[in-house]
Amino acid sequence: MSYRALKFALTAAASTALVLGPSGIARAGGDLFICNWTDYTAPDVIKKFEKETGVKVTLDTYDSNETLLAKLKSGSAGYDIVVVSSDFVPIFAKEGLIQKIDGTKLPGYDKIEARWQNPTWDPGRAYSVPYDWGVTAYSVNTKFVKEPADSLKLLFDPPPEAKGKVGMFGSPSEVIGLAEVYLGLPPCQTDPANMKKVSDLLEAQAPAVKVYNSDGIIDRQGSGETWIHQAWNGDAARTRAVNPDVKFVFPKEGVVGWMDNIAIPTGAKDPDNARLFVEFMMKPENSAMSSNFTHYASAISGAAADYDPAMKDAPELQVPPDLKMAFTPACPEAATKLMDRVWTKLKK
Ligand code: N2P
Repeated sequence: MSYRALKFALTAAASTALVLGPSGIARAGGDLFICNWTDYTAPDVIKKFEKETGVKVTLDTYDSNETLLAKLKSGSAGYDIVVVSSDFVPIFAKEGLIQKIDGTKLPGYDKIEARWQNPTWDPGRAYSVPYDWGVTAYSVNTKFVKEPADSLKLLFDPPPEAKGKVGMFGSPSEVIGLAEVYLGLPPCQTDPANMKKVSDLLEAQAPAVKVYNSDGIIDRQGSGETWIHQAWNGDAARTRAVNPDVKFVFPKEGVVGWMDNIAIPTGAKDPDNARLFVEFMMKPENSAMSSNFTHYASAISGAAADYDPAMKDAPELQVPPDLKMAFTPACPEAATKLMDRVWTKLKK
């Protein structure tokens, strides 16, 4: 029996059992500190992991890749697991904030769907494994907004009656990334003239915007506090469950595609428990359980068989095959600097 299997068996049988770690140190299940996006961690997944391993999980949250980057850069975060979007994995890796996990050698590697095994943002899955994936556009409350919702124009140039009823994410990369799609510009602009177009668009939209906040969207859109909101498709599916008037729009200009990826920070206190969690999440049944909560698509083969009907049939998950869906690359520093300038001006 391998160390891992032994640890699973022993801790499942008695959560107080002492188990020999790889370094030969006797210990019980120990802890795992996870930092994940807000409202993105399925409670039943955590319960199952704790039960199987005897590890106690503590959860912290963040609202954007920029926030997580700042947390890890501050050096004091102490997390064992983080979930990083595809366009930020190369940035976290380059900054030395996440450690190599050599994904191809993980027992679940062959369970990753072939198209996600060797992604551009993490060749050979050196640093990360999939959490789930989705797309970014917007949702609209069809009870209040009668205009046809087929374009990003409704979000970025909303009708006068929607003034003060528009919500945008709180993250520069995601707001500007979607504005670039609307303007037909490639992502990660370094051309100042093009960034001026982005800035002008966002400044003109600003009087209609009630809030720039990536958290609480299900509440705001579900309650009618906002009518049009930048949205990820999974959160939009969950919003529809609360309020059937809310519809996710696949705009004709296209959507931003992304994958969120599980990674282990360089300063992880318990990298062994972190690996246990990584391997746990690569099992189809556990990934499906997570997707049934988040409403984002699993990247693990076989997981879809365990989707709830609400997940299987969600229209928000049926990305039209001919829709432009661009996965944003990691932006070079020059582009990030320009983005920050546009963002700072917007938030003044
Ligand atoms: C859910 C967070 C979704 C993460 N609140 C999108 N990358």
